[in-house]
Order: sequence, then structure tokens, then C-alpha cells
Amino acid sequence: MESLDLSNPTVLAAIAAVAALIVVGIIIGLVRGRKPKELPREPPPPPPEALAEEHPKIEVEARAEPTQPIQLEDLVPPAPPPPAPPADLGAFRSGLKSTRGNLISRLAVVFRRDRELDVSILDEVEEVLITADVGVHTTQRILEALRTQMNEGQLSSAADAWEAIREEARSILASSGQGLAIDQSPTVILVVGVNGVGKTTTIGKLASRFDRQGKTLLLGAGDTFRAAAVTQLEVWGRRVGCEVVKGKDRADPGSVIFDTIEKAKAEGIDIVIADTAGRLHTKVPLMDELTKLGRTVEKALGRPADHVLLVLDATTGQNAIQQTQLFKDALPLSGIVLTKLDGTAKGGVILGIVDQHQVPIEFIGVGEKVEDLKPFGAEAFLQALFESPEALEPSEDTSSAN
Ligand SMILES: Nc1nc2c(ncn2[C@@H]2O[C@H](COP(=O)(O)OP(=O)(O)OP(=O)(O)O)[C@@H](O)[C@H]2O)c(=O)[nH]1
Ligand SMILES: [Mg+2]
Repeated sequence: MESLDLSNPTVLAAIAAVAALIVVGIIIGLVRGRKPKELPREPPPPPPEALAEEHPKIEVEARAEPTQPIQLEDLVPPAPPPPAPPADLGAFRSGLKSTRGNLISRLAVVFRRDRELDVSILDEVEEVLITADVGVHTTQRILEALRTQMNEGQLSSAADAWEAIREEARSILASSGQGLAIDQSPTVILVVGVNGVGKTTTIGKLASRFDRQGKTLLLGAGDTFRAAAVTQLEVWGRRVGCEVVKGKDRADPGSVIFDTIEKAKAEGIDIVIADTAGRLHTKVPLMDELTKLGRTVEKALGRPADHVLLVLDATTGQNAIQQTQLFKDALPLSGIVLTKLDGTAKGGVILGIVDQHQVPIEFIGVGEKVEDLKPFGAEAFLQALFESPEALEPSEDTSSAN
């Protein structure tokens, strides 16, 4: 075997190349054989849903071979729309403007923001509620609720006490504003109340409301005390386009209402609304006459009147609470219409009437125009009356207006 000529540069270069190859091979072997060092790992990519939450615009791809890209809306239910403001809130706001000045603004002064809550505040609340015609009975109920919650440590701020009063009002009014069921043909509505409270006007406004709902109507001129009362009802009848049944001058109201119901039955009329007198020309007390009228309706209809609406004038304040008692003793009242809330500061009387007599408010009158009769809505009433946060700001004018 021929020996290598180490002086030959070609041979030397070949040996160097082989040696270099061997060294590289050894290094690679060493590196592969070593346990790999733990390197900090990148976090796994977030699931598509998480990406979608961070970036709502990103379309989420389904993992398993989607045919259609899934939209975010498919995964996240849409947010509920904000609650709509109660119907007729504007009318309640303007109708209760003076009451807010009398009741709420004065309460706001009692509950001024920086004031410490202690039992001495109750005397001031009592004075405001009483003078705002809420009535003794209901004032005591509200004070009792405040006292109990204070003693139990549930009220820590003026805003809490404010909310407690509002809650008590809400619970008093819970049964009001359910609406009049019109599910009999004819449905008979008897309208009662002392003279001048707005009975005939309310009948006209109600008739117009039902007419717009497509109901057929017949009005009964049961107030035979004044000839003008019949004429007034006839004017409304013409305006609405419905007939009015009337008797002779000073006729027996019962006979007029009997005839009205008979006619409505014969003609398939949807609704009978009967007017009544607020005072009488006979020696018979009004309440006895009304009780008798209730029996007459029952005789003609085969059942008691479907609705007996007591009309009360809000400007009479406490008197309205007493009137409710008198009429309640004469007839089973199904609801109250509180008129003339516009321009009176005595709207707080609503709470007293409903709380003391457990008769619901069904409509309020906030003006003389036909559209000024509004179905009572407890939420609209509370919102318009207790509107916050400005309701908590003491009002400049806290004088009691009427
Ligand atoms: N401002 C205002 N006035 C009203 C409202 N409701 C009725 N009135 C007015 O009150 C007055 C008396 O209304 P009427 O409907 O005649 O009262 P009534 O109870 O039928 O009276 P009598 O037939 O005498 O018993 C009228 O001038 C009406 O326009 C109301 O909600 N607001
Ligand atoms: Mg009248």
C-alpha cells in the first residue's frame, strides 16, 4: 500500500476536509443526543370565541369544517332593548307639575343630599305628606315603612329614603290602571260623583276613546236634575256620533237608564255609558237614589253594572277621600276617575284614595279637551312624580300651589 505523501498540498487539503467533516458530525450528534432545554413556550392561540369577545367585529370560524362562517350574533344573544318610557308620560308630567312643586320638591328639601338620616326627619316627612293631601292614614303607612327600614339599618342615605317612599307609593298603586274590561255586550258603565266633578265631560271623553277603538255606544242621560245636563250629554253624543237616550224633564233616572239598557240590548250595542246626577231635586238622599239605580241596572241587564266609575275632582283634596267612602257605601265601585289634576297641587290625594279605600284609579283628567282623559298608569305616575335625580335637588319654589 502506497504511503500518503503529506508534502503534497492536495493530499493535505483532502485530509483537512475529512477531519472537518468528522468534527461537524460529532457536534451534530452531541446536539441531537442532548435533552432539549425547556424554552419558554408561546401561549396557545385563543379559541375563536375569545377573539370574538375581544374584537366583536371578528367573524368566528367554526372549528369543524364550516360551510358558512358563524356570525357573532349567532353566539351572543342580542342585548334586550332599553325599557320604553311609560305611555302618556308627557301628559302625566304636565298634569302633575303643580303636585311635584307641592309634594316632591318639599320632600327633596327634607332629604337634601348632605343630610344625616335620623328619626327626626320623619316629622318633617309627615308634615309634607299631610299638607300635600296624601291623607293621615296613608301618611302613617309611609312613615311606618320608613321607620321600620331605618331601624333595620336598610336606609343609609337620603336617596335610600327617597326610594323607600317611592316603593311604598308603588305598592299602594299596584292594583290601579288595569283598564276596563269590555267583554259583555252591552257592557254597562255607570258614572257617579257629586255635582261639578266632571262626570258628563268624562263620559264624553270616554265615549270618544271607545269610539276610536271601533266600539258602538249608547249614552244614557240619567242626570234628570238639570235640563242643561241632558243638553251637555247630547253635545258630546253628536261630537262622538252616538245616540243619547233621554227621558222627560225631571223623569225618574232609573227609567231612563232602564230604557237605555233595553235599547242597547235590542240593537246589539257594545257599550252603554250612563250619566247620573250629582245632586237631586227630590227629598230622597242622593246615595239612596244611587243604590236604587244600581238595582234598576241589574233588573234591565240581568247582572249588576259591569263598571261603576266614581268621578272625583282632584282639586278637592281630602274631600275626595270622604266622597269615596259615601259612594262606596251606596254602590260597589269598580274604579275611580280623578279629574282636574292639571293645575292642582293636590295630586298626592291619589295615594290616599287608593290606599284607604282599595278602589283602583282607572283614568285621570288632565284638561278639558277630549284627549285629556288618560288611562292611569302607575309607572308613568310614579316616574312623572318622583323623577330623579333632579327631584332630589331642592326646588327654589316650595310654596304650595293650588
Ligand atoms: N281642567 C279640567 N277641567 C275639567 C276636567 N274634567 C272636567 N272638567 C271641567 O269641569 C267642569 C264640570 O264638568 P261636568 O262634566 O259638567 O261635571 P259634572 O260632574 O257632570 O257636573 P254636574 O252635571 O253638575 O253634576 C266643566 O267645566 C269641565 O270642562 C279636567 O280633567 N280638567
Ligand atoms: Mg253632568
